[in-house]
Amino acid sequence: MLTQQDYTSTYKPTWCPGCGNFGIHPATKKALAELNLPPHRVAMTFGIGCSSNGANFFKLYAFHSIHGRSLPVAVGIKLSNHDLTVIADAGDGDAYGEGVSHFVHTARGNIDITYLVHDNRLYSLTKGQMSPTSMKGMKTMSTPFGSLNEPFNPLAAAIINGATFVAQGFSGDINHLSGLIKQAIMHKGFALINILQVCTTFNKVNTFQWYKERIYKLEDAGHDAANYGKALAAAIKNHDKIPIGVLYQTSRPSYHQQLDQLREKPLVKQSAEEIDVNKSFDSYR
Ligand SMILES: Cc1ncc(C[n+]2csc(CCOP(=O)(O)OP(=O)(O)O)c2C)c(N)n1
Repeated sequence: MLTQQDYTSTYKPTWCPGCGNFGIHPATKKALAELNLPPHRVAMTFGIGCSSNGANFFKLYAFHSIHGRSLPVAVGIKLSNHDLTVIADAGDGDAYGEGVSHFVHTARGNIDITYLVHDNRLYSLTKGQMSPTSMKGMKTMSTPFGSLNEPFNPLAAAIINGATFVAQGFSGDINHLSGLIKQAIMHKGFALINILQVCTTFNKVNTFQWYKERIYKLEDAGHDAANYGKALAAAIKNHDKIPIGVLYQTSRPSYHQQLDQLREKPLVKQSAEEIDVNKSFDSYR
């Protein structure tokens, strides 16, 4: 029986007291343990940010990449060894700002990765600037008179760009979030979980209480996650009442399943002699 401790490194987290990451990490480890996935069968990639410092606090294959690049590293790992469970982890600035093009194109490819986005609606490591998900009018370190931008809608963007599993979780509900992470890992294809996360130091608007007053569970509302139109409608109505749970799930072959070269075994298990490069060269002759 695996426990959360089996995925925990000896480094102590440096986050502020009350940080939502203290909910997201146990939820992730609980999901991995309940799925009985040994640490050496799991690879996690991270960008740069408070959340991405998580690379140090997990005991499994962890890659601390650069800002906005958690996903491309995860894609490389998945296509090299698709037998591994691959989880990309990023902050909202990382995922929807610097890394937004990777987000869209990985969803289109339906690459079999779970994407955990810690959405605290700010760039927190750099001390609280506006991020793509900051609400319009939000006063931040970089917008002292209020943000003029409409917030980015990650749930709708994922659905319309081809993600096959789209969910939203809350850092303050570890059991519910852990259940979503389990479903996302088991799903064969690109799975986004946008995780609403409190930032006790810089975000004094979207607090635990603020979320508690607005959040409702889609499963309690009889939501049909197989219905594209209803999923999109739930994703768009993400303001006064905020849904958590699975918004959308569908089935479509993942990227590596469509590649002839990877049909029999992962790339990492193929020897150079087995790969007939002459075949490809012939097509240029
Ligand atoms: C290309 C690039 N731009 C900007 C930075 C500076 N930077 C480092 S962390 C960070 C904010 C991270 O915010 P987010 O991804 O939301 O994660 P959080 O810290 O909120 O968990 C920024 C802007 C950087 N390292 N690289």
